[in-house]
Amino acid sequence: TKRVRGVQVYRPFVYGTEAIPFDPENRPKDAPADHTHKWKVFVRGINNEDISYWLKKVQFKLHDTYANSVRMIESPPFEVEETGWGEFEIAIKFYFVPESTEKPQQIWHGLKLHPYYGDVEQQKRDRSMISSVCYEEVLFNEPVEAFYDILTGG
Ligand code: SLL
Repeated sequence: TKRVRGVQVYRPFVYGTEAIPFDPENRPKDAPADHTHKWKVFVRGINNEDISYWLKKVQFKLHDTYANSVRMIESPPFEVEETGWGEFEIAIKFYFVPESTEKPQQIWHGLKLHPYYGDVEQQKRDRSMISSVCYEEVLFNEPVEAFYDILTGG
């Protein structure tokens, strides 16, 4: 487990949420009566590039109102699809491949269901998708040699 001294490797990714209000004439039959939206939270590579060579699994911690609020996604696509009625902060925990010997890293992301209008009537009429997506880079500082080889295809 020798580290490659003086080297930093960055890997980009995108993460975020997408939500869409139920079509009033066509609610999912299995959705609880108070749910209003279908949504998804995800972590993926830029242009859907495969990131599973460095990212082993992702844990999404949803609001406690959800049954089984801790969702571990062991392989791509790293995402959770749900329905609900309210916005909340999602804890997204990254587990790196074992060769990395890196500790998991956690970030937070707010689930967005509603557009940024002040006008509630306009909001009700607008049934388009709401997305809240961020770009980020993970920094591996002085990676161990085996992981450096994986990262750089060496
Ligand atoms: C709020 N602080 O009060 C937030 C909490 C919780 C959202 C939002 C459904 C969970 C379920 C759900 O949308 N929870 O009953 O399955 O706005």
